[in-house]
Amino acid sequence: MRNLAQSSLPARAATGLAKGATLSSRRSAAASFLSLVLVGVLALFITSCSGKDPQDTLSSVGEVAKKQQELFWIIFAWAALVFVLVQGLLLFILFRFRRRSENEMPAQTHGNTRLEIAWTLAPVVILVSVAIPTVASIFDLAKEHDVSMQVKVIGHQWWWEFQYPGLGVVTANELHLPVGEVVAFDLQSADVIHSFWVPKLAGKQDVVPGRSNPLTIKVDEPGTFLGQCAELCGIQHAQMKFRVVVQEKAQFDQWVKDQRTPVQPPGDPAMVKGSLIVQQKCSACHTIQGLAGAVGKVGPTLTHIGGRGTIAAGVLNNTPENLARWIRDPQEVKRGALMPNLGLTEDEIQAVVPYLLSLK
Ligand code: HEC
Ligand SMILES: [Cu+2]
Repeated sequence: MRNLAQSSLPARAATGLAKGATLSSRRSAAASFLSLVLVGVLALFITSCSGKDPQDTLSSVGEVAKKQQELFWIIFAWAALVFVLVQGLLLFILFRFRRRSENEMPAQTHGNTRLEIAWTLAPVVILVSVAIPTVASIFDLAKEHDVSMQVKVIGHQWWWEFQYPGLGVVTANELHLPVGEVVAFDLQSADVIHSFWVPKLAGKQDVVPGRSNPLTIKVDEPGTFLGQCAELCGIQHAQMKFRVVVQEKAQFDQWVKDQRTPVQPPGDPAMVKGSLIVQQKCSACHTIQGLAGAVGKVGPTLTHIGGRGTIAAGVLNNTPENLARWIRDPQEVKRGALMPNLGLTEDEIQAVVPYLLSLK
C-alpha cells in the first residue's frame, strides 16, 4: 500500500499540474463564451430600443393605453429606485465591512431596531404609492363613459370574428374603428382561452369561453395597428393576428355602408362558375351574405373578403397568388388550421380566386 502511495505521488503532482493547465484554459474558454453571450444579450437589448416596432407598448396611442403606460412608468420608477438602493447598499456594505486581513474579525452586529423599523416602513410606503394610482386607474378604466359603439369580439382557433351589433356588420381579422370615439368591446370565445391584445391601443384582456369580458378602447389618431392573440391557444396561436384600421368618421361610415351591402349575384360566366364552386365546397363553413346557402359559421365570413388586406388571420397579404395558395392547401400555409385541403383542381382555384376578390 505504502509503495503504491509513494510511487503515485509524483504522478499525482503531474496530473495536478495538468489539471491546473486544463482548468485555466477551460476558464478562459468559459470567459470568452460568457462575453459572447453578454454581447448577444446586449445586442438584443439595443434592438428593443428601435422604437419602430408596430407592436411597441411603450409608444402607446389612445387614452386607455396612455393611462396604462403612465402606471407602468410609476411602477418602473419605484422598482428602479429600489434596485439602485438595495444593490448600492449591498455593494457599500460588502466593501466597507469586509474582512481586511487573515487575523482580523470584522465587528459582528446582531439586530438593529431602528433599521428593522425602517426597512419595514419603506416597503409599506412604496406599496401604498403604487397601489393608489393602480386602483384609481383600474376603476377609471372600468367605467364606460360616453360609449359610442359596441363591438363583440369572438376568438376562434385561430382567427378573430368582429360583430358590430348596432350596425349590422360582421367581419373577421380586420377591425375598423372610428377615430376619437369610445368603443366598448365584449370579448367572447368560441372554443378555448384566447387573449385580445393590440399593444399600442390597450393592455391585453383574456377571452374566455362562457364569459363576457369588457374592454374599452379610444384611439386618437387614424392609422393601422397590429394585434395578436396573447394567450397560448394551440398550434397556430402565433398566427392568430389581426389589424385595427382606425379611420376618420366619414371613411368609417363609408366602410360600414360597404359592409352592409350584400353580395350581388355575378353576371360574368367566369364569376358564376367561381360562385358555384364556393356554394358547393365552401358554404358549409363560410358565410357570404347574398350567396344562397352560404351561411356557414365555422370559418371567417367571406362576404367582403376582396376588401380585406390580409387572409388567414394576418398571415398572408390578400393577393390573387396568396389566395390561390391558401385555397390550394391551407395546411401548407398554416399547419393545423381548421380549414382542410379541399382538393380543388387548379382550374377550380382559378375560378374561385377572382370571384372572391370581386367581393369588395
Ligand atoms: C371545414 C370548414 C371549411 C371549409 C369547407 C372551407 N373553409 Fe375556408 N376557412 C375555414 C377556417 C376555420 C378558416 C380560418 C383559418 C385560420 O385563419 O386559422 C378559413 C379561412 C378561409 C379564408 C381566409 C379568411 C380570412 O379572412 O382570413 C379564406 C379566403 C377561405 N377560408 C376560403 C375558403 C374557400 C374558397 C373554401 C371552399 C373552396 C373554403 N374556405 C372552405 C374553414 C373552412
Ligand atoms: Cu388565441
